[in-house]
Amino acid sequence: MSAERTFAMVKPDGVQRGLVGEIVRRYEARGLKVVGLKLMHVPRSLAEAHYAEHKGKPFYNGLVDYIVSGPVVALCLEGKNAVAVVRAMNGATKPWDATPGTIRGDLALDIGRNVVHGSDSVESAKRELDIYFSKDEIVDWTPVAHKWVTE
Ligand code: D4T
Repeated sequence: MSAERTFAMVKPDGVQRGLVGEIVRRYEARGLKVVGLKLMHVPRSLAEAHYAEHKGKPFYNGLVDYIVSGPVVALCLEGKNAVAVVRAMNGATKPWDATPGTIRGDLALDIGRNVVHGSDSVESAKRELDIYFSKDEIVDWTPVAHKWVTE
């Protein structure tokens, strides 16, 4: 399979807790290539677009309030099976179900403070990357170690 791109986010609690470096370090160490990265306040309209599928659910308002509550770090990560790899690294949505060794399993306790987001499919990744990044914010480059990560 060729390289895939996914959207990941260090949510406001991750930024406030000083976990940006720890989380980005894990993605990089796995071999994922950072091709987009920015610190930003998510406008409410963007948060609503991101979580449109959850509109009407009991947790929707709290979820949107949480995402706009402070700066986040938006990431575009590239690599073989990037969508599935990032989901697995993030761990279960409910941190109490997350396996130790995953980001949530090591760094989170509560569902409304689950530290990270990762797209759940290639289609969602495309949609989310389109709403969070403009074309000129995505950088094509080849790490010198590329051939030592991907055969
Ligand atoms: P995100 O999108 O934050 O990476 O979460 P997931 O992809 O792992 O999970 P999701 O789309 O099912 O949920 C989105 C977001 O909603 C919050 N949530 C979810 C919540 O507060 N209560 C709930 O019961 C559910 C299902 C947490 C993540």
